[in-house]
Amino acid sequence: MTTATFDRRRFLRTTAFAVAGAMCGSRVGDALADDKITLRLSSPATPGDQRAVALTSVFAPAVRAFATFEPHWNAELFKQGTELEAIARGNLEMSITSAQELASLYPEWGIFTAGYLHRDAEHQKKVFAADFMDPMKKKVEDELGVKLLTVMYLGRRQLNLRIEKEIKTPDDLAGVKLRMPGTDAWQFLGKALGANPVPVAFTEIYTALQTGAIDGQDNPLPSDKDSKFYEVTKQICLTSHLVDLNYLAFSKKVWDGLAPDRQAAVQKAADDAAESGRQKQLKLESELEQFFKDKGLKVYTPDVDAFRKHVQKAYLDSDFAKDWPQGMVDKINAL
Ligand code: KDO
Repeated sequence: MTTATFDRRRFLRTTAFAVAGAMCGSRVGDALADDKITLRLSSPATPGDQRAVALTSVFAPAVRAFATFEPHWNAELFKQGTELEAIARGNLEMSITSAQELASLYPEWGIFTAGYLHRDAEHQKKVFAADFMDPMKKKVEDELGVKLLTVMYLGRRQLNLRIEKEIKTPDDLAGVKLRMPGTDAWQFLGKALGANPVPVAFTEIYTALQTGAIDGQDNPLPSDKDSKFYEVTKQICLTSHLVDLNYLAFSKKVWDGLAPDRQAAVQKAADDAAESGRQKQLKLESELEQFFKDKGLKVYTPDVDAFRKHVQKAYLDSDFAKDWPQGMVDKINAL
């Protein structure tokens, strides 16, 4: 089981050189002059995931006049968690990033990784559009060379376990080996839920469940269906502990090389794709409980209040909260 370990200082130091290096010639620079640019995207998402479907069916056609969208799903081009570095070095143009990945570089983004903070898909849009996000987005553009085009709805993360034990409160998760993605922010969420978090890449979850290397994982219902996790698990416990999101990341260098009308076209294509995926994901979420029950899984709601209290206390008592911009939790709750 592999996950990307991270040396933030080494990365930011080498990135500065890489961003500069990318300035003096990439396959994009050469192409700008007289033909289409190529937008390579790498993501661990599967081709059937609603974010992937939206990018291939809405984003790609909308930019086809001047860009070829070249997706690489199932982390086939870059390992989960290494895509931002690849964009900064000029080896990739797009990715589906997360607050957890950004928080590994800029701890202030950790606020968006906290459980039970975002209320729903519309709240995510309001927060992303809020002016208090501007300086955070600008820092990622200036220092990392990554533009965050739009927010994508991934869904309500639920516990999906291969063990039979009923989980009602965080205490019931004590000692449960719960797979979480490999960044510190994700590992902390696993601990805050009461479990024993184990870092495993998304593309390796199925095998880890099958072999018993882990007792469970957390993802939104559409991902559990799409990746067939129901084949190797016995229950879904509806904690809704994180209303999860991603950001569509785009190379700032490529963006700056586009004429204003093409920048506007890319921005609209990204927002339209995000909205299309969001509505489809919400519809799936509302329909899938019965699907899993029909597959023989137990699907039930635990004491969500107990989980919310336990998780929120864990964050507020943690070092993570020290990096959160002053007063931003209140601003987010007020939206
Ligand atoms: C996961 O690894 O569980 C996760 O859901 C984390 C998300 O931030 C995102 O990376 C997602 O995987 C991938 O896009 C695969 O769906």
